Amino acid sequence: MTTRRFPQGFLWGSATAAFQIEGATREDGRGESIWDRFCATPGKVLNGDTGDPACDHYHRWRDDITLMKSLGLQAYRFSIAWPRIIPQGRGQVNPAGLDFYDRLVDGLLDAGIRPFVTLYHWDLPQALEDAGGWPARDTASAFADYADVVVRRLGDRVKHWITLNEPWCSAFLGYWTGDHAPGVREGPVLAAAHHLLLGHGLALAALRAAYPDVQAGITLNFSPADPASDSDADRAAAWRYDGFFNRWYLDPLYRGTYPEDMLQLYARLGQTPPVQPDDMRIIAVPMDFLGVNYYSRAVIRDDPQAGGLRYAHERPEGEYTHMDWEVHPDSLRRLLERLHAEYAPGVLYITENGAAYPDEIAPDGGVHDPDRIRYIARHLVACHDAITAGVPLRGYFVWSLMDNFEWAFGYSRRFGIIYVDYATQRRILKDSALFMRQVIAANAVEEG
Ligand code: IFM
Repeated sequence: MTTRRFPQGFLWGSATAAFQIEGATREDGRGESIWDRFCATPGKVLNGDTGDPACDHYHRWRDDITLMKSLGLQAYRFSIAWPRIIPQGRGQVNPAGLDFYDRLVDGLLDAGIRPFVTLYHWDLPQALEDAGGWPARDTASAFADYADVVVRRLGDRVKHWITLNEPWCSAFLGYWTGDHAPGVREGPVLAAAHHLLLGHGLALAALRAAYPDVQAGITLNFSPADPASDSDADRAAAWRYDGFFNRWYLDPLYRGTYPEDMLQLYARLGQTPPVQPDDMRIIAVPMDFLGVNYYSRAVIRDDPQAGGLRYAHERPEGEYTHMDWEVHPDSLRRLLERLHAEYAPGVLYITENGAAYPDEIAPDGGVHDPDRIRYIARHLVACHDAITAGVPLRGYFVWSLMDNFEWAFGYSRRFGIIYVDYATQRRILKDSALFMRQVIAANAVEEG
């Protein structure tokens, strides 16, 4: 056993998102979001699950803060539901929505827990989707207006802001595969992706205009790509996949340009991002930190039959989670080192990392989840390795604080370190929660 001690001040947190935990989708003036509509569309979400009651966090937030405090968690990353604040997406502000997050922030601060606020975790107001959604340029300015309203209310107390969560998912799953809301297949995906990035840049400016002392960044999900073999064709396919998944966001944010190889490739497929003068400057304004969401890697081979970007996924032998995602902690280390070396984002946080397993309540009343403990421990060792190699990683947020609505999988996938019995809303600390408590108290993880 080796003890891996983290630097003093390393921040330990947990993460959630509004639609996944809050419930109360029709209360206190909240408007409809694209996920409400998607859930109500037959066949879109497993078992017809919806955002109600989720974890009923809208009513149980005080108890949830108490649980966080009992685990020693020092930070909490949550998202704000845009349709609670501005039910139609633009215009009229709903004071009850702001009041809810105001109370939540005060509750967190009273408990000594630092709030990290995500402004957009996928729940676009349906009215904005009806007006064109993210493929419409106006959605970016609506997002900045919403950011302005929220920061003016919370910015005196919230100092860490994340504009977007995983814009790759919002664009590609929302407007290309249709697996996520709004469920559009083969739509104007590059327009959606571009306006998300533009919205990020505009929102960042709004945050700083209101409170110049805020720390603001974005959270991207990464899928490091390994070629299935050493062949030139597989290497090129993995590089294309990297362009599609990782560089398409990193390059504009940190270099002010879309990757040239991908622009050419997409142009051959008839797609071009609708860039207007000044957009790239707005998008590339320096941030205070980069949020990294990491779950797994991709192993990619060339597949000329596949159409589009002509790649296919391999499924190597190994350990897999309930999402059928390979457990591959060393890819996290390599990812962090690459981000630091190639994009130099300065401060990094792991804003999500964790795993779904089919947890059950044991006869002794506990929830024993050794696989999740092992998953988290191994990824923490990877983080530690990266820090040792010089990466300025400043914190780790486990996904998720509690089991919740896992999008198209409904409630069938449990990511929490706290078990939620949805029928009774009882919370049970899983063994992984107790493990996290130890890690936080020691500021260290045992390897081996
Ligand atoms: O549950 C999601 C979260 O909303 C965004 N990142 C990935 C998680 C697991 O799929």
